[in-house]
Amino acid sequence: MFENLSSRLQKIMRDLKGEGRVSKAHLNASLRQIRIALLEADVHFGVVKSFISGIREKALGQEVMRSLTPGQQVVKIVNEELTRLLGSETAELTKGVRRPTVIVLVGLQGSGKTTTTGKLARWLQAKGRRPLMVSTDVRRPAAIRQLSVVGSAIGIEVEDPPARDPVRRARTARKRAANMAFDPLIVDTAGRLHVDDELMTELQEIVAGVGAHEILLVADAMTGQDAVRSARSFGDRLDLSGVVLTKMDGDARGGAALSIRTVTGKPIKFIGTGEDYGAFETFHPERMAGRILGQGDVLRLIEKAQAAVTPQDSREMLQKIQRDEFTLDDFRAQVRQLRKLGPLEQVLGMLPQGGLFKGMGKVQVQEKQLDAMEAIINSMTPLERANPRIIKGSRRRRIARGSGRRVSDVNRLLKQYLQTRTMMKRMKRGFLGRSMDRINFPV
Ligand SMILES: Nc1nc2c(ncn2[C@@H]2O[C@H](COP(=O)(O)OP(=O)(O)OP(=O)(O)O)[C@@H](O)[C@H]2O)c(=O)[nH]1
Ligand SMILES: [Mg+2]
Repeated sequence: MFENLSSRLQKIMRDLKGEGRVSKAHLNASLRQIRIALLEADVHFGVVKSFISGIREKALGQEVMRSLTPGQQVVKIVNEELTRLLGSETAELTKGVRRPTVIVLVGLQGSGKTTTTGKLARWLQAKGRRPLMVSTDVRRPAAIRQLSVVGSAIGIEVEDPPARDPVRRARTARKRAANMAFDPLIVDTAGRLHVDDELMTELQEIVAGVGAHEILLVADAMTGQDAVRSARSFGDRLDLSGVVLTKMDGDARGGAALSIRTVTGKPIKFIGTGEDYGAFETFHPERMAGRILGQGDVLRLIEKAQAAVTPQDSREMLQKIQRDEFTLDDFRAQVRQLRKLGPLEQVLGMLPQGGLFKGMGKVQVQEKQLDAMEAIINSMTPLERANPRIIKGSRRRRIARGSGRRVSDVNRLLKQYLQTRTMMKRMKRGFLGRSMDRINFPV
């Protein structure tokens, strides 16, 4: 995410931290570099200006420069200011007093409203809710069907009333939700290439007619300042309660994410990180700042791992690590789990750079390699998987033949297995015993 911005900021921070003393000239030079990096990431110029002056003021004001670790203090300030820019607190969804809570998604054409309707419904269902979805997009003939396809893909009910009027469709769905105990109701709306009066009037009527509790603007992060401008125009006509930034997995430079809160005053509540319905996350400003500054988002990784792994699995794995009984069978199970976490590049991007995970962000693990790893382990006998030590020359040749790989591939796999084992032992010593919120990774 925001690779270019992220690597530039990380370099600036590294330089600062490396300095025993930070001169005023060095601070100014660093701030200048930060300013350029932000502007090139398409962050709104006014936002950049106040961001930089905020950092300068704090860095000069708190006796920071005369402290023992001025570089680190400045890095901390940058982190805090970045978090503030992104919204400080995690913004929750509003809950209606009477059921169902009604959530209306609005946004420009192609920003991801229909996909996000499905993602949000799935996310809420996983939290134990019973969502119902309805499309009010009567303009495009295929739009209503598109939402039904989404509904059957994720197994969530879609209301499709016969009415062709957007407001009536939304109201009918609301009645059905109230009668059948669905909650919340998520309303998908039509998009336009540009904000126009007709659309705004239609959206205002839907919002008022259905009694929306939450109006979320869906904006495409890849469109940078255009997304911010459209957010402003939507905000002029509708009482937006928050923003969903989609396509954060693409080559979005960061401009939208870093500007939208300040410019519109609306919090980012969720982000979309892929076309898959599971590629959807609550937006946590602090964690996002950490990701951008290369401190990783270990909490998100743990969340993803918890969703993919049953508590029993992880308990067993922990016991195995503790007893040092991590076998090749377990290694294979891990390889399989790794896939469930999503594209590897994203997974590795969440790890903090440096420290314990030094170099791991750069490891280019490809999905094909995972296939090869599984094939090789599958060619081993149960005895070999349980006792990797017995896998010597002739066994290695047989396993290579059986899996259609080279002996060097088998050697590499065994080496990876041993490295994983060593790393797990290190992790066990390092932090597994501590409570999660006290994990402090070296930056
Ligand atoms: N990579 C990526 N693609 C996304 C994301 N969200 C949506 N898309 C894609 O964006 C395209 C448009 O998504 P839709 O959900 O149809 O957009 P919409 O806002 O409903 O479009 P209209 O109904 O035409 O206004 C689709 O190809 C989606 O798969 C995301 O977070 N990441
Ligand atoms: Mg749509």
